[in-house]
Amino acid sequence: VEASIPEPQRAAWKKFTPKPFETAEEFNAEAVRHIETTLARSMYNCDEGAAYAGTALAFRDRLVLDWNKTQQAQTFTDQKRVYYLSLEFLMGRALDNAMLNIGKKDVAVKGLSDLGFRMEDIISQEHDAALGNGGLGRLAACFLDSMASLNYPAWGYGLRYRYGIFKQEIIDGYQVEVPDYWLDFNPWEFARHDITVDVQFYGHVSKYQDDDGKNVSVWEGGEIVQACAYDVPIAGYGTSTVNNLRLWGSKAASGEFDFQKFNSGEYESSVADQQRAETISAVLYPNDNLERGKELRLKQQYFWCAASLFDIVRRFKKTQRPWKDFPNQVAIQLNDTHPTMAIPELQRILIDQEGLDWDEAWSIVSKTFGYTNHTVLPEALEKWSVPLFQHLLPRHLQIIYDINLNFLQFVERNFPKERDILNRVSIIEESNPKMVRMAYLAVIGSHKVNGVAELHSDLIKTTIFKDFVKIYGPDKFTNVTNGITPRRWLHQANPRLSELIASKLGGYDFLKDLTLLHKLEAYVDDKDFRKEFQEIKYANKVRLAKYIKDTLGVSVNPSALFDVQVKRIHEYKRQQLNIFGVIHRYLAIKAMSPEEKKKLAPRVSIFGGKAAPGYWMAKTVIHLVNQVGKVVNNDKDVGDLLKVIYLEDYNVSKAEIICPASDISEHISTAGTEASGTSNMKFVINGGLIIGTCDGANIEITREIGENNIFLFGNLAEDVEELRHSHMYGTYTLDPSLAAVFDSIQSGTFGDAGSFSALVNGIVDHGDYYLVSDDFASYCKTQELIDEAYRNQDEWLTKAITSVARMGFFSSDRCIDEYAEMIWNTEPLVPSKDE
Ligand code: GFP
Ligand code: GFP
Repeated sequence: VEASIPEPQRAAWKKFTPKPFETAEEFNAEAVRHIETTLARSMYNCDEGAAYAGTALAFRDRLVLDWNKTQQAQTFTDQKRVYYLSLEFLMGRALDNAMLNIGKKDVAVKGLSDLGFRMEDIISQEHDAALGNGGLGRLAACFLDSMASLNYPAWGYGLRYRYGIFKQEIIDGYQVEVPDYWLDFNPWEFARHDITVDVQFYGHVSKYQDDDGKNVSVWEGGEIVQACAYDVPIAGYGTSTVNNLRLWGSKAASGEFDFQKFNSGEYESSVADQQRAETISAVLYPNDNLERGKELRLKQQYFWCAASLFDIVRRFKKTQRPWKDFPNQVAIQLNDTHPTMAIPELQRILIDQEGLDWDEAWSIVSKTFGYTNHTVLPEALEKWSVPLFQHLLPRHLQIIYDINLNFLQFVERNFPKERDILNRVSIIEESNPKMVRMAYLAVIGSHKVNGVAELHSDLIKTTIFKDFVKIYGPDKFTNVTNGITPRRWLHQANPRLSELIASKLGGYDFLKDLTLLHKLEAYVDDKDFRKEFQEIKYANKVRLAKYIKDTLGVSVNPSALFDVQVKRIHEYKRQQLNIFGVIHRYLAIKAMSPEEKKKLAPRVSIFGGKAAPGYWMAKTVIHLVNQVGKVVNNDKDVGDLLKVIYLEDYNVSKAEIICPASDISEHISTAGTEASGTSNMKFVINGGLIIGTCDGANIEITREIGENNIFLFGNLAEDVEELRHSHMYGTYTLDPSLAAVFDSIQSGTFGDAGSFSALVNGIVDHGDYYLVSDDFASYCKTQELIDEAYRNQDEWLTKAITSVARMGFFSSDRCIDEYAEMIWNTEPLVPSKDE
């Protein structure tokens, strides 16, 4: 390959290849050059924002050099690549991560201090890249980190939402959504104006005969929107591999501006096409696990799948390999059903554009995709109406019908006596209007389907995909328990703890092999280690207390028990159970004698998370938490014993402050509803204990850390159906302490009772679908056990340290190796030293 460039040019090029900075001085030379020339600022107007920009650009330059080398190596070796398609990538901030992975943070700290800046202040200037809702999006970000760190040739593909999801403001106790202008300054992306894809919508399908007399379908007419690539380099830790995250932005294919219209006085409509096209990548639909049939969302999904598939196919075609090699060269992972359109799209490309016959094409398609399911909530499984499909993507609808026909014929051959099964497994739901069941299409078009924790992977096989297990056999279904990247969630979030661990384990190898943490068990009884571990927790609580004071003006006692629940607000995650528990505690405190009060450990209940804008019940929960906070935090009888905090606009960078500061975190979903949960892992690895139900990854966490080190409560998944039944048929009585909580709400203790009546009635009169009442007594009892356990600080500490030592399993590196082996069949490409 090198030979393609003549010698003198090669020599010139090599001579001028930029040299990455090594020392503090060289770093400063780069940073100052960027501040002065790229930003056009000077010493006299360089604020922290500009210093951040200079630092980020200096690190970006380093990243890009490795990014180029990695991409070239991946192209030249031409081994199998993984493409991770996700509508969400919740990346958070990039600078600290880049510094860690490149390994030059110390140099930059020194350099910045010479220029008069503190690293913490510089890091906090960065705007979070919040292209996601919650766990699913953050999982995708952890996976990118692991894939790069393990040297897998892997790309992410997503959408570049101009306004992110939304920024949450709490005004008078209510959530208010405002746009998130995260792109105001973003040094971490490269606009690839040369990489664009035309994506078609609407139109109609015509049939023709080609020269060989073969019938061909041609999708004609409609409208074209252009996808433009924006590349985000993803550096691995402890390696020079830098992978790529390609995000698509939308633009009008006709150009930005219609001069003819402008000249004839139609000023506004001259930019209308552009605005309409740009809407496609304007915002991420907040997920409330309720699929609303929004045309724009289907448009987004297809736009992103079509652009990504075009790019992947183009890259494959450059190798000039035969089509049958495609699945050996390309693995595409579907992160939930959102990218399912990629399946009919690849089939369409192969048959309509590349001229393969149906079976040959389908054999390629169905070997290429893997599908990860993240929820069993039936209302969350995506469906799109057939008429909408017909209108927006007429050719794809035909293809889906053909996929379905072939599939149903196959089922019929294998299960000739079972007529019902055809109806049940059909991709098309015979409703009015008919619906396309995306999850079924994803199962049928993929060679592996995985759940994200053991219980969840079992549940998908016995509930939503039961028939498919019968049809395909159990081997098509597998489990990969979620994980988190220890680089961000231990080292970056909790540098002192990471340092303490490194001092005992002889270095930072555990950040690459988290199972090494088990060696910490040897220090469980080590006095000095314990002392330091405890001091670190305290310091992290002081840091959070300061943040609370600065943002909300509320003083909290850092010695109090910090009880945290931060995640999307959803009824199944049961923040309502938590706040009802808080009210129960408040009522109990009000009734306590001074002696009793002395015995109680002070508590700070901390909530955070966004509610989908249209999810009224979730918003009511936010409002209730804030109202309770207002009353409790100002009640002199209560003082320090209880504080209730709602942290506004929860995101990744806030999670990095919150996770290390918790004593207890809450993972209290109705059993069987939380597929995995990943913040449970983040809290435990930072030395916090958890209160949780037997759900998702809580079960495997318990298995790893031991049941003495976790506070489990509540009904089991297997009991849920019967309990729900008992609510419906009135054979059930409301828990009395919950009734007391409701009385206090209804008597107006926390403001206008009417605002909370739907929340209360949902439990009292409307079946209590999430079984709050059934678990309430057990929840409160367990909270008392926690109070008691916290009084014995020594034992608490033993539990916390033991748990950290046993969390080695939950690294996303372990997940990625499992995906690579069981699903993708890919090997790492380790960068050669001399490069
Ligand atoms: C091309 C080149 C690579 C180069 C990348 C960067 O790859 O050497 O690093 O572009 O965009 F071949 P494809 O995107 O065409 O695979
Ligand atoms: C979803 C599921 C979680 C799971 C993540 C990642 O996340 O149980 O841990 O995906 O697999 F619900 P949320 O968007 O609900 O946080």
